Amino acid sequence: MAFTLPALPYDFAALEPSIDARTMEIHHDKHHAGYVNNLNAALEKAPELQSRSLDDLLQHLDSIPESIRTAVRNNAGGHWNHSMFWEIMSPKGGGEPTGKLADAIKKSFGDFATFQTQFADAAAKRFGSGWAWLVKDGSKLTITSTPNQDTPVMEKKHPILGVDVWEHAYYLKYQNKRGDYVSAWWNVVNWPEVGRRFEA
Ligand code: MN3
Repeated sequence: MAFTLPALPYDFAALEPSIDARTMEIHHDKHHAGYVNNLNAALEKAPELQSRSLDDLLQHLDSIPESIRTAVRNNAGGHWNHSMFWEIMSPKGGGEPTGKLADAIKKSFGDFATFQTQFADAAAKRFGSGWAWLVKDGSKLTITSTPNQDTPVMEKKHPILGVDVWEHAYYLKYQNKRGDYVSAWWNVVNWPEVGRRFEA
C-alpha cells in the first residue's frame, strides 16, 4: 500500500503570524508531498517492503536494499518528521505544557524556561538542514538534533516534539534569522498533543 500525504489539520494561514501561509502551503503541498512521492517511487523497486510501516522501515534501514536505502532513509524520514510536525502545531498553541509532561520537563531540565533555552540552542546549532527534537526516554526527556531528514526513530527512540530548521521552513518570512523563527514557533506549539505523545 502506498503512503499518502496527510491533510493539514488546519488552514495554511492558521499559524499566522508565527508561520506565514505561503510557507505552510509550499512546505506541505510541495516538500512533504515530495517526500511521500519519492518514498513510494523507491518502494516500487522493492515491492516486498510495501507492507511495512513507516516506523518499521526507519528502524531497520540496514534491511533495505542498498540501491534504495538512501532514498528510503531521506524520504521515509521526511514523511515521518513532517507528519508529526503538522500535528504538534496548532492555531491555539503556545503557552506551557501541563500534567505529566510538565512534570517530566521539570524533572529533566529544572524548569520550562531552561528547557526552552536548551531546545532553541539545539535548533540554532544544527548546522545546515535538520531538526531539533525532544525525545522521550522512559520517564525522562532529552534534547537532540539530527541532520537532513534523519529522525530519532531510526535509533528506536521516541521523539514527541520537533522543530524543522530547514530553510524551507522559515526563509520566506524570516530569511536567515532562524532564531526569530524558533522564537515565534513556540507560539504555535500544540502542548496537549505533545503531552498525548509523551503519555502514549
Ligand atoms: Mn520541512
